[in-house]
Amino acid sequence: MTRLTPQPEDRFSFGLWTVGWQARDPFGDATRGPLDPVEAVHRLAEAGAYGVTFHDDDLIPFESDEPARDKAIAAFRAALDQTGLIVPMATTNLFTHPVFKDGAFTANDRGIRRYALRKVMRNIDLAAELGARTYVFWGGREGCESDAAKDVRVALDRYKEAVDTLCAYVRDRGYDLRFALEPKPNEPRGDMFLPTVGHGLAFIERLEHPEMVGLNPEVGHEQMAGLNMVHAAAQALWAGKLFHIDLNGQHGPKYDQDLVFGHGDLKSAFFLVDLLEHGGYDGPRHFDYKPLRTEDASGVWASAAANMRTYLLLRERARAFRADPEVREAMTAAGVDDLAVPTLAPGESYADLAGDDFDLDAAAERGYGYERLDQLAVEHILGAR
Ligand code: DIG
Ligand code: MN
Ligand code: MN
Repeated sequence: MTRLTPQPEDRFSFGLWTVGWQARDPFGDATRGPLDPVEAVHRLAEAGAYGVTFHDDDLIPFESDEPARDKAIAAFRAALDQTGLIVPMATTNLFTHPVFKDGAFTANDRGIRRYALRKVMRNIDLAAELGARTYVFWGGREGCESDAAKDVRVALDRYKEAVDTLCAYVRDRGYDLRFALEPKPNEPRGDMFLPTVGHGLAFIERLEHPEMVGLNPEVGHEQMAGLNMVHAAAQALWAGKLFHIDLNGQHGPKYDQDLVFGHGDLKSAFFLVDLLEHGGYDGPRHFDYKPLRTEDASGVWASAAANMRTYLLLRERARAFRADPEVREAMTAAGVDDLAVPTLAPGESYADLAGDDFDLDAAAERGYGYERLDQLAVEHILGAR
């Protein structure tokens, strides 16, 4: 029987900014009031989440004085203690205040770049104090609208300098913390630096300590770029760089919808859950989504539950798909397992390729049966098998 009640062992986590989103958008005011982080912690725990994540400003109002800061942190800690929720990840808001309108790590203004580093370092201390193991950098304002505004090579120098500096800070403090870059192609900037998983992987290899830096791919961000999120997550896993993941929904290349997980491309969500559950990812299943602007508080909490319920349903469907003898047989017919056989036998080199007995016409004639295999997947997703 499918368990659809989320349990802490499912490792579901939510950002404070998700259920707390007041639904302001470029065309309208907030439709919901603010949500106290303490209430969010209690409600998320009741819903079956195991973790809560935050930007510094989600928890401590921007530029709070020390007493207000201490009070907010103490209340948050108390709620964590009362509920047993943990903080797997934290991040910094380097995008809301107007000071960041030209970026943070890649702002042309050097004083802003130095201020951004101070803001991140302060929240890294709090993240470490609260036991977070992953620290995310989403470069929301790192980009430009005109290619006259920044030489991308120089912007990447500054981005590298910032990440290297923060890695040094974490090492010097002895924090058990890894960084995860979150790619996004555009919005709010016209074109953003590190727009996709591919760009992020290439960037990481140029850092002083690449081993400290991985990725936090978001479903909707890769799909905004017209890319396949399952492939993006798989390549991050293949590179040992899937440190965290932002799950949500998106209907292809358009504005960032941040829908409930599975409410966008459901088939892609099925294969993503299949990958996460069978591909060796042992991190949080983190939802970074926005409850629709149309919703009241009850709708917000229905959306939080929907993320987890959809994930659990897809996990069950993926298990059934993998256990289905017809799927096994269709995969064998398609040669899916043959791909795992090295092209060169042990001890062989390119010199041994010449002697192959290869029937070109027969190989060209072969059918792979992918239509049947894909239909079997669709029928599992539809609960028809
Ligand atoms: C948006 O997709 C970004 C910000 O919400 C945050 O910095 C990051 C954390 O997952 N995702
Ligand atoms: Mn998004
Ligand atoms: Mn995100």
